Amino acid sequence: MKPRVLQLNPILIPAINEALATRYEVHRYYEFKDPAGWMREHGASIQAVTTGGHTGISRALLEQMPNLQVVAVNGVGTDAVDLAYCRARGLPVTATLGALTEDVADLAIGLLIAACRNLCAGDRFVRAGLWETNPSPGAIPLARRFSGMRVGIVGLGRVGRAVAVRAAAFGCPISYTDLRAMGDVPYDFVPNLVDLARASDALVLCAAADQAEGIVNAAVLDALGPRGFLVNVARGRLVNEADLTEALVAGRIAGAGLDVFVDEPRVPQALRTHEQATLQAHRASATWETRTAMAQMVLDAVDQALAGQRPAMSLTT
Ligand code: 8YV
Repeated sequence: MKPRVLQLNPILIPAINEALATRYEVHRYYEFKDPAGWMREHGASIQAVTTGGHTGISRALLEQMPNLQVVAVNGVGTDAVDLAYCRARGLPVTATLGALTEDVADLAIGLLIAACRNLCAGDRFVRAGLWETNPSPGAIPLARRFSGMRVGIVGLGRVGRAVAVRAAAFGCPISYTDLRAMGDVPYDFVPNLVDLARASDALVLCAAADQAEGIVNAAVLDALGPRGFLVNVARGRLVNEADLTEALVAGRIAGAGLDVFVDEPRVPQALRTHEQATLQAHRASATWETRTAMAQMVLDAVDQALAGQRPAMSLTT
């Protein structure tokens, strides 16, 4: 009998799904009609779980799988997994460390340029045929220059550093905040987030969200100010979304580029309709290249754990 693997989220790479299905009996939780009933009957037979970074797994579900040998997270953020509980249980939780750095940083810069240059508004204008009916150069308001903007990075981990390298290539002075100053970077460390926002034209959120809810609030947004842009490629709940919406609507910040939201896939109506908000559907790592590398790491983690080894990417064991 093949070991049983429970997939909580779809893996989008056919070759990896085929490899999983060849080696294991794969069950797709997201397709179950009666997930609670299925878990009661089969939970104890599951040996490996795969899940997404921001969706993670609840502790209640983990408790229904006493014979679980690995939680393989198809992502780098593990804030939606109770790591302390898994550690206490001796259960490896793996992440796809390093696999998505470049893509997430690329999207952060893409969102920043899109927000500063009103790319999506320009696209909508042309598509709607408005250029033809209103060819005046003033039909679209002038945008803002990205090159040379003062960029403040919140969280100088892998992604934050990759954003810094890219922004520096655009001539942007870089400063950052984190739990501590990093000795190995040439950027200015600003311990306080309000101070960082005040010293920045663009604030880019790259931090882990394990213990940092709502840190970007009205005070931070007001410090960023009416010429400031916010970009979030980390987790929605780093931001107080009501404060952000109010600040945008009132013109207290200039614009936002958001890949992540507090209650995905729900996005507040006021953000969806705001011209100065550039929105994505949590897709910063969603390229063939990165998702293939991530899925391979998930497969490796399952293989290693079910072969009785400690998975190389384990964060808890
Ligand atoms: C993914 C993520 O969208 O890595 C993370 O933590 O949030 C994203 O890369 C997600 O994990 C895909 O499953």
